[in-house]
Amino acid sequence: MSLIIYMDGKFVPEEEAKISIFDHGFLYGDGVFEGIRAYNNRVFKLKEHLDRLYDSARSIALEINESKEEMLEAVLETCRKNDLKDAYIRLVVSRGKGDLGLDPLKCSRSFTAIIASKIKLYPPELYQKGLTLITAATRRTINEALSPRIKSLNYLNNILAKIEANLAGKPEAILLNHDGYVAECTGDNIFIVKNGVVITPPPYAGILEGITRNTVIEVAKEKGIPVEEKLFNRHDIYVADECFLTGTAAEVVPVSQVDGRAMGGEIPGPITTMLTEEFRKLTQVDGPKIFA
Ligand code: PXG
Repeated sequence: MSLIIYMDGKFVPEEEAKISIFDHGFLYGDGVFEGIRAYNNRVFKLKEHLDRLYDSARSIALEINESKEEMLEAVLETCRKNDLKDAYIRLVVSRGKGDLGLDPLKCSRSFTAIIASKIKLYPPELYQKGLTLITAATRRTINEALSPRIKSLNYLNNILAKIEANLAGKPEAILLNHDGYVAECTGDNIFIVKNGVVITPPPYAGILEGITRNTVIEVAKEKGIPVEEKLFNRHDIYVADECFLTGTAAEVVPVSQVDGRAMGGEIPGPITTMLTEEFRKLTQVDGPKIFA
């Protein structure tokens, strides 16, 4: 069945959801986006996703036409138009139509699109067996070149690391930052657990500050588990008790092996299991309702 897409203020069938060949999102990856999920008639952490979207846009001097309130309503309405109570939502704002040159001054108006579709769930075995990872040779983009805190349409850095994972026959890759510290995976944040402490790289390590990451940190703290946002390297992962990834699509997913070294203990480990369960409980009750 054809989806109904939000395109610059209008709802159109997916066959008519077309953008200009001169759109700078297409020509240069010049834009920002969000990947959001709806669970049980509510859009999970929608406010946090919109805050991050507008922050990303400000950082690249991109003006979004919709106000945050209008955008929130547009996201909910896109779900309603597609009769979705559980969904994967992609919100994209590009610099808009310009000319073939890269000058953003030629783009007079940005362009917003919202896609809401059924979510393709990961196989349940993944949450039992865990992921096997490699460390990519590709380093995460340095802050001073393009901040990884901007969720921009330029994902080549992440895609190059994903290609390395594919070539190695692994589902995911860890990117180190320019200084050799662990940053994140291609589309997920990374955590380790050592001696009962949950540890994840700080935003200045060169990561996207994931909404799932921040939620998991809050949940762990509420449960009385100490959380440290600090730099660590590959050795710390190899000797960790548990390792897991977080992201909107994957939620909380255990890691079983990194660079051929097996994680110690059971997969998933006890803290990973607890955080997964608590996170899933929150997804059922957080966020604005789609249908009244
Ligand atoms: N790091 C990066 C680089 C990301 O792109 C996350 C962490 C996790 O953030 P959230 O807010 O989702 O907890 C992301 C977001 C995909 C896909 O299809 C994943 C993301 C973006 C686009 C596509 O796997 N992840």
